[in-house]
Amino acid sequence: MNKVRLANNQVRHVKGFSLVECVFAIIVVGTMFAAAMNTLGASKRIQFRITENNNAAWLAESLLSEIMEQAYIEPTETITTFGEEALEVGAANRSRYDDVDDYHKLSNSPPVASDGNTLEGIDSSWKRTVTVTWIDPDSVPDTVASDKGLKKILVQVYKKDVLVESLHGYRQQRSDLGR
Ligand SMILES: [Ca+2]
Ligand SMILES: [Ca+2]
Repeated sequence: MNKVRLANNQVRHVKGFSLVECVFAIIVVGTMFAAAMNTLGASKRIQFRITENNNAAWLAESLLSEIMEQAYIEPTETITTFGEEALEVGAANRSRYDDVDDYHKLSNSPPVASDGNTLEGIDSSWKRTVTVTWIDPDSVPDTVASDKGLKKILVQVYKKDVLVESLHGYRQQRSDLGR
């Protein structure tokens, strides 16, 4: 309630906001606005983290699935190698890869599709690597120095050089029978 002095020197109380009330209202509104902005910021950070986690999982799962589809050992070339065979060395992309150990030591930043095309939403802050090792089928997951019919494929995904996803699978030689 504010006071107004009239021409006849009478004082009348009129409805309205005093300066103190206005300042108080501004403080209240400002505090509420800041709280709302903080909530919005936290929500966006959570959403961003969920998207990043989904991207990491998808990058790992899609490549492991691609590798598990390949033959256990080189199916066509007569000289086989633990790694890329002659026709695959220096290839611009993974389209010639035909056995699981062709992927050994693969490291892509940004990760790309098997034909070399870029992946939507995946930039150079991402990196995807593969390690293939021989495993002792009688003592999984112990590694061995020579092939005993079991390989472990490890796919790791990094975001800004920090490991964010690690996924592995085992490929047996006998599952190639008939292929
Ligand atoms: Ca090959
Ligand atoms: Ca090979």
